[in-house]
Amino acid sequence: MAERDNSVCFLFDVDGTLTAPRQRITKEMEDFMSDLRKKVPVCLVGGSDQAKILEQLGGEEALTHFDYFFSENGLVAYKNGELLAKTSIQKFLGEELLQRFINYALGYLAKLELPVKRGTFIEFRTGMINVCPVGRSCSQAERIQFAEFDQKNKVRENMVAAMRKEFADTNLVFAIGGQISVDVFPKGWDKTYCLNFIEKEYKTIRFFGDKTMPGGNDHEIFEDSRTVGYTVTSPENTRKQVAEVLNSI
Ligand code: M1P
Repeated sequence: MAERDNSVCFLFDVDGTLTAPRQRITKEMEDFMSDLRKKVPVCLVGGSDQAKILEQLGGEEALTHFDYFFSENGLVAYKNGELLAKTSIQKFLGEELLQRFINYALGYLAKLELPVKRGTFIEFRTGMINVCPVGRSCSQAERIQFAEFDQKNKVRENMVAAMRKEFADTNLVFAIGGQISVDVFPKGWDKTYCLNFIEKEYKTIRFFGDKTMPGGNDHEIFEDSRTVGYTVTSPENTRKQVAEVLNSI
């Protein structure tokens, strides 16, 4: 068997790229990734927190299935299953700005009329704040219902526009990553953050993501000069594009 090429790394987004949004990885994808890792280093960068990504990838052991495992855009970083770094938004922003933002977000959400509202509207994570109009404790059916309602009524788009205006004097950034929420973090803490850990190690970083359009949470890393970016449309499409790339190098 040919030797693994350690000069290039294949870096993957999670939702819409390795799995369907917030769903478990399929056996087919698991096998595909494990075969790929015999050929090249394989890394992952998700916007979600570690617990959610591990739930989707089948548990704690998944940390060892990747050369680098980045959750929250790389604010929590693992290398070969070992914790490498953790950066806190709390320390970086300070309590005053945090409360100003949280109070504004709660006020904005309180005025929204939606098909349903559930619980956990603001999730405070290690490296970001996640704001969710329907509430993160919604069921899968309610998630789909909100996603459809949002497409028609631009709930998140309008919320992001209002937040950008209100916090124009700060370095906060607002990104629509998944189906039902918005990620909020300091400028530069998008997915390009994870490149700091790997840019010197690999000559080429091939990034695969679905939300590569402006405003999507894969956009900055897709456009970054340190990566070669690929826009995928589903996990099946990811496998197809990866196979094509492997054949061409
Ligand atoms: O796809 C990444 C996003 O996944 C979740 O989004 P949602 O619940 O809105 O579908 C969130 O964890 C979000 O932070 C993350 O960017």
